[in-house]
Amino acid sequence: AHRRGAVVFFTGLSGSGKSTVARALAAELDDDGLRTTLLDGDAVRHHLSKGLGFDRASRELNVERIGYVAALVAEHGGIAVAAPIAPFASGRARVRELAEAAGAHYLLVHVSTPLEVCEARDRKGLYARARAGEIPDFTGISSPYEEPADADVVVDTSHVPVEEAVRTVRTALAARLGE
Ligand code: GGZ
Repeated sequence: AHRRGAVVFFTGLSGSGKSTVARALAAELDDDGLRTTLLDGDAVRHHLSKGLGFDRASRELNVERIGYVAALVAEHGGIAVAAPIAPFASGRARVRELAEAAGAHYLLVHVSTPLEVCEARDRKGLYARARAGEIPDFTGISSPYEEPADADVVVDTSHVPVEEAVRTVRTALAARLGE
């Protein structure tokens, strides 16, 4: 049997830094010679989930699709790294199931940067627009974010630099892969 693959699944608010950490992690794993697939949030919404909105059902569908593809990657020994908001515990549980059914390791990484910090950063101006009522169902403002109770790793980018967050996740993943 070949080496077990892994699904490294990030969850967190818009602007929490999850994409930045996920991207840096994927690049480092790739440099280490691990077969790594980054399911980039923008690319997923552009291809796999083109046309989907942000109501609850659409988000659940988006997250399930990501989980399905990530599990396929991991089933063949690869490491899938994904970083959607994934605000609902039910959707995240589904991803865990898909990963485990594929015989893969699963690591849930909660990027727990507080809403206040994400909103103060407001890199894309989305929080201001959401507060103004211009974006319906905006996570943290007009749509819920269910804090995970089952995270394997928690990193807060308002307290640690990106490189340190990446190192924390890598260490946890290495421990998991060594099991
Ligand atoms: C949350 C939204 C919304 C709403 C557009 N709520 O910071 P970003 O811009 O680049 O990342 C956010 C991204 C979230 O998409 P996901 O596929 O990760 O969400 S989910 O897992 O819930 O399906 C944000 C942008 O899309 N965006 N409208 N209403 N984020």
